Amino acid sequence: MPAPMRVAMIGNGFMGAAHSQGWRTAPRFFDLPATPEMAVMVGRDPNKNAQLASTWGWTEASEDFAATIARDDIDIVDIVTPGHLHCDMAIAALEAGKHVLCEKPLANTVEEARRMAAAAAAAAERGVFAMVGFTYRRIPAAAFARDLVARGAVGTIRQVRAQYLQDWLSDPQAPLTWRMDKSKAGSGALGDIGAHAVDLAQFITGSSLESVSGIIETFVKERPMLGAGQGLSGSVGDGTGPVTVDDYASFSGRFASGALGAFEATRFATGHKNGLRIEVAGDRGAILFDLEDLNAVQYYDATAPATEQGFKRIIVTEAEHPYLSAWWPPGHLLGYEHGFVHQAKDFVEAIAAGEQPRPSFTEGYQVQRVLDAVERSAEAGSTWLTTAA
Ligand code: SOE
Repeated sequence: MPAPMRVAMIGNGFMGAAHSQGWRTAPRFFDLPATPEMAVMVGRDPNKNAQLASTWGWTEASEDFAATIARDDIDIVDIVTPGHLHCDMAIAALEAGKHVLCEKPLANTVEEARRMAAAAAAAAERGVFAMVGFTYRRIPAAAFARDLVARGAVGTIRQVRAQYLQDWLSDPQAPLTWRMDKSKAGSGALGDIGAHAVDLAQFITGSSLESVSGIIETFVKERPMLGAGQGLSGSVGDGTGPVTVDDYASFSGRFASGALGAFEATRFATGHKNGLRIEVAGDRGAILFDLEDLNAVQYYDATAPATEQGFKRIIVTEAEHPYLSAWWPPGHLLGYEHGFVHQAKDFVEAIAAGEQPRPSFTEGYQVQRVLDAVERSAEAGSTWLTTAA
């Protein structure tokens, strides 16, 4: 019987539900070297936390983070809180000797991310590891897109188009939540979903962004408050509160490989619900991954005879595709939640092998520097030249 790895999860929102499902399912579909046990869930509201812990399958519920990370019977701390809590919690857990999985983006600022990466590097020397939760790398079709690029299927990459398009804020009456409060979220679309686009574009291409030039915008500057007790900062007007983060970000990026990228992250893309799209164009072909069609990769082979050229849709459900040997027969599709199962599996396997799980905090710190460079570029505003006569 594999040894247990006892998990404490900190937070109980949407990501708490997704991570709980990942911890529950991973040992039932993958032959793991250690068995993750859902030991305790930590949350602020005792009643809500106790009820959700029971529903999601956690043995205990607690409101005490410090006491939880001090326990000898906890091996992993999984941080799924809003971003302003990531830095102090992750560093405290690493210093307590716990392996840490932290949701994205790694932090709310570059300085916090730098401190987290330094603490993780020091902890790794002691055999304690940390990983940041960019789960879309673990959607099989996205992992297969990377494999195709790595084996030269598109040749020399010239262009990357990376978008993360949602529309849940296009209604100006959509209420204010912590994701629109800079003191909690750090940024808006840029960090919340732009971070995914940056990480996945870098993951699939195998190259990092070295410089960027961008713009950010807040379209709706006041929103209705949901009600008291939200913990939001900022003054309340007539039942409204200020939006202190970006609604939209777009930027150009230059990769170390020399490829150029066009990036967009917006929660105002009317009609798009969760459209993370990465298109990579090279001199021998192109690939397109679209989260709204997450079991497929579109592949264009530019070396095929001209009469046979065109994007072909590869259904990524063969046993030979990444992660698929654990699941269903070909054509029986996977979902968004499987990325969290694969994340739990990969994290447990890396720790059991004494290896650094990927993406590391160092990689999360690099993504944070990209986001920060976009914000600094937008503040500089130096790239706007008028077209007026
Ligand atoms: C909201 O934009 C959100 O839940 C993000 O926070 C997640 O990272 C993304 O996976 C889905 O959309």
